[in-house]
Amino acid sequence: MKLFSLFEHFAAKHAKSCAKRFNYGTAGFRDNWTQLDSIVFRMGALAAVRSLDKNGSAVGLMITASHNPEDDNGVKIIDSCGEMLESSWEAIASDIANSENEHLYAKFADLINDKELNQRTALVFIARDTRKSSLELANAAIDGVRAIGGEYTDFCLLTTPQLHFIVHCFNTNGSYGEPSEEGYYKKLSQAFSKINSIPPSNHNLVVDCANGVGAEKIKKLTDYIDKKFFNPELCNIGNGILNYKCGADFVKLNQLPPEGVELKANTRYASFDGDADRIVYYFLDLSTSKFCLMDGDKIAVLFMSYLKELLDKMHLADELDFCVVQTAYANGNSTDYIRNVLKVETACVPTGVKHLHSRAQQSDIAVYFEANGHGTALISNKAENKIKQSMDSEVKQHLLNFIDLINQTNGDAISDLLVVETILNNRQISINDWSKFYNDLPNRQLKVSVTNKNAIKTTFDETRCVAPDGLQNAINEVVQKFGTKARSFVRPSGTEDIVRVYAEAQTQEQANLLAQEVAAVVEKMI
Ligand code: G16
Repeated sequence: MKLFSLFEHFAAKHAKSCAKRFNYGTAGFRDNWTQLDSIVFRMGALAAVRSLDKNGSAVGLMITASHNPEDDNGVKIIDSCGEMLESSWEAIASDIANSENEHLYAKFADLINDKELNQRTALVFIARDTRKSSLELANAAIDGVRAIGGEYTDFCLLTTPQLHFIVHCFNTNGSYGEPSEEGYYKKLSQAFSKINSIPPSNHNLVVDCANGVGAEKIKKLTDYIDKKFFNPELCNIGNGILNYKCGADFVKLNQLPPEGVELKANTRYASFDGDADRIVYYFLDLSTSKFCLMDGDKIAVLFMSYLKELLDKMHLADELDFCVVQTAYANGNSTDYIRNVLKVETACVPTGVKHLHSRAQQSDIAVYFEANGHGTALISNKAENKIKQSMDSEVKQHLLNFIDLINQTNGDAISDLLVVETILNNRQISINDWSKFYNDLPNRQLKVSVTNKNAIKTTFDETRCVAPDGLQNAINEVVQKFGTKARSFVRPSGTEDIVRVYAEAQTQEQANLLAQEVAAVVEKMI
């Protein structure tokens, strides 16, 4: 029986032409954009099937390669709850992506028959970033949805977190916000305006938009907020190459400002990545005349310290459990500060925001951030109900507005920016004061190109290698030369064709040297 009359037509238009194997990785599929037409078509069809599996709820499909270079692109599916695709469907996605053309129809027919799904209509929300290749790939995704007989809404240009937000709002009948781009601006701007009753004493905020989609979106947001309260100067708004010598990944990895940005005194700087789901801050430290980075770990500490302070004031802190979720990339001193000063539990999970998000859901109040600036806070229903039932009306209202400022569906550079600005303003502290919460242990990250990055297998928390034989011992031998505070680990990237090396040590020179020596071990053994 023919399930979808147009399937074969669209499948032939987007037939697979390369033998390369693809894996649904840390953030979906990513590669050079020329490799992706058939993958994106297939993911459009799979997103439609996932929607059927969710009784016709909307499922999102985002075309982006986020922090990767302009010539790369990617696709990721946003599940009906607005979060990352459920892990059991990642294996299905990889299987579909790698199927031979002649088996594709049968694969989809089996999927639909097995799950008895052919009774309803699928709905897919599609959006894309500003890469040159994104429009063509979005059209391939639309063909995929049509091949299954599904319906779609094309939201055109959005940040990745905006699409997460819209999917969540739509499937919760608007209780979280209006399911539209405008609904996103309204929710964030109203919360920001309510919570910031006095204009900031220091207006000087510069936002590097990585030449990505965040530029247009933050400009739109500023139209909703009184300029006395929020009026950032924007740079890298599309006049240069996406993520090239600018953006959150460049700033974090190189520990430098974006090219062409001359740091000035008394100014806060923030960098987004290409699809505005990551943010890092930085400034010129006048005491050392040096660039000072406020990465995801510092942002997590700021978020958690503020949430804990407000809940303490409401006498609710003892009734709730708190957690900061990190990865192996978290600076050792941030973990010590969270445990010993904030007195909050920490958890370490594998790289990939989906792992952090799902661990965060197990706590009443959780903040999760990757050191690269990808993160947010989650407030459980239990915690929110306790806050709503509490008597303290002033702090209570402040906290409820604060919660509305957080995009709880995914890490979101725009929402995170508003949260950081709000905390600094409400506490009347400068970025310099914030930087003194703790000092980072000097660290260095390197990328190593190898022929087969997947030869490296790690433990769950990614701090040790279990394959190939001998690699971990060789790394241990290098690390032990650099003293007790030193550590280093390596793992294959899920988004780029490289191995990542991380090193931390007592001084910057030692961290640099340790990273180089471990990179040399990887080059030799892989
Ligand atoms: C993506 C993921 C992040 C992850 C990053 C790097 O970020 O969403 O969770 O940290 O890739 O992953 P890897 O080290 O495996 O390459 P983005 O901003 O590119 O979507």
